[in-house]
Amino acid sequence: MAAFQVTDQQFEVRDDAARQPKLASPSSPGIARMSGRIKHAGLRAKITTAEAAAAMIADSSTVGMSGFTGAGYPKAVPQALAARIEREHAAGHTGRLKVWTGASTGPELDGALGRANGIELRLPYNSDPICRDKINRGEMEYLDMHLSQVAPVAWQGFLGPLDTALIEVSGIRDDGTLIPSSSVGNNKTWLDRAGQVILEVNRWQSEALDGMHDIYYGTALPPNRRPIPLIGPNDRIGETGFRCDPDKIVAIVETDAPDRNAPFSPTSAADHAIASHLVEFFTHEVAKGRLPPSLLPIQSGVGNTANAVLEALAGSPFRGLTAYTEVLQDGMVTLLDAGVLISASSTALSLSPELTEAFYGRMHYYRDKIILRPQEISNHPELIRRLGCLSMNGMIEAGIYGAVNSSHLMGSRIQNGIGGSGDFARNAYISIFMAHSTAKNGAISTIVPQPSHVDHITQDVQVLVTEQGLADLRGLSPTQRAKVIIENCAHPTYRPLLADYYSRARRDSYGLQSPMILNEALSWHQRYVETGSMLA
Ligand code: 0RQ
Repeated sequence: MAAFQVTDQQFEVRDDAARQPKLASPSSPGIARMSGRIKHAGLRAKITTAEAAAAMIADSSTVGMSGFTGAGYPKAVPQALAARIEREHAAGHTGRLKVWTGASTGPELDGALGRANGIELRLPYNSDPICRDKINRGEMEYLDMHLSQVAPVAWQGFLGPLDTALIEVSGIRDDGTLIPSSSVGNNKTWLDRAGQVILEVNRWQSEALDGMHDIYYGTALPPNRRPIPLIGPNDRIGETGFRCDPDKIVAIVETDAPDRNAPFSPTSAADHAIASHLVEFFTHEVAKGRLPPSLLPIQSGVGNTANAVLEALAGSPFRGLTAYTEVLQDGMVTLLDAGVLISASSTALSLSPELTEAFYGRMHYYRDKIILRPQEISNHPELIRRLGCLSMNGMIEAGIYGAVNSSHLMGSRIQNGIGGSGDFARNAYISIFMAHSTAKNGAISTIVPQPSHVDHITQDVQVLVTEQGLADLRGLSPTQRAKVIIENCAHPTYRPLLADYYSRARRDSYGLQSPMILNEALSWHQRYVETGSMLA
């Protein structure tokens, strides 16, 4: 039995020592010598090359990797693994890995393994274009999951054993605890569950990250679940590092490689319009006494529009804001710098390349304002409900009654995945979805008779916003919703078409609760697939 006992679950760690391949010699050529980030003497002896570490990952096994929205993912071993798989496939082998992560990673992980055709199954969220293409071609299985549910599901065990945890950290303390890097994601669970552990110690990550994390070791499966003692969004309830049995660590690779987040494209007039509708909405809610002047903890998704909304809040009268979110992107940093936001709880730093250097240079300033937590805590439904988050997420499209599609194009093609949007939308104090009213230069309306895929049912969507305006759907029946969504959110080109569909649906429908013309509801999507435009 492995010496280390998992303290927060009722399971014991499997003893897989016998299955572990022998370590390559630490004096192998190519080993980058010593950043001083590894303080534990026993673990220093396990430093090896990415190639040697990759060789320890069994063929066709399951690997839990770090990484959340382009932050904190391993960068060297996945590339060495991809090269190994390519060689093996050329020699006639067919083995592919099951890859579990926190959320999206980067080109060195999903890109490299995807290109090598090295992934059989991927979960829970992906934005890599190569993997997306493989999934949409039917060449990769994809389990698109609520991000809060991944760790509990891994513990339940029906996904099978986790053979290897491959985790980027920013350092190892002399007591063997691991200092997380720029994301936490599911790392605690992967480290606890995996038979063996491979670490990448990335000296590019700021040493000042030490102390920013809050790793809670109190979760369990039913019937042993207890309330999570987090009362305010900036409470600390855990430890600053990961526990990990040093005996399970079979290899450590030193790296010096940046997180590769995409730069933001310039904010458009439509993004600014959406942001100003939202600031006006919040101002109105405060005036009505339905929100406190410092609002409630904000959650914001990824992308340009979400970022523009955050930047607009910087110019708003609101002060003393907090964030309880999963991704901390540039706009949040702007809010912290402006003193508008006093604290931000997240599971990942997901900063643009332009901001990263300045941010890392000022890490000591941010350290007591930012808390990075495991995603089962950052996205925990009970905490989101209790804190009363204001959730703001992007969408692909919404139907006229308010159901939202966050994940699929034309019903069947995955874009990224549901990510954390479901965790937040169902449990938020106010659940907001936003998009430009058209996509593909006007060929697509994002307000449609019926969404081609539903991630968020009408009951989970309280506010819709496009650059055209905002629809406050709270307290409205489906038919009342249709009126405000069409009038306030649809693009003028599509508004009369939607109004026409809706009035004919009221005339011809089988029932009048949510009128629908069955054989026409998805005809706009069909027309786009056939002609390249939803317009007749
Ligand atoms: O395609 O790249 O080929 O031009 O979809 O659209 O406008 O760039 O949107 O970057 O804001 O992302 C919902 C995907 C929006 C995102 C989604 C096409 C469009 C473009 C992307 P091109 P944009 P954004 C926290 C919360 C789910 C997870 C989530 C997302 C591409 O917000 O992944 O919320 N959300 N997580 O042209 C066909 C339509 C379209 C369309 C846009 N109606 N039909 N194509 N596009 N609308 C983060 C995490 O959970 C990790």
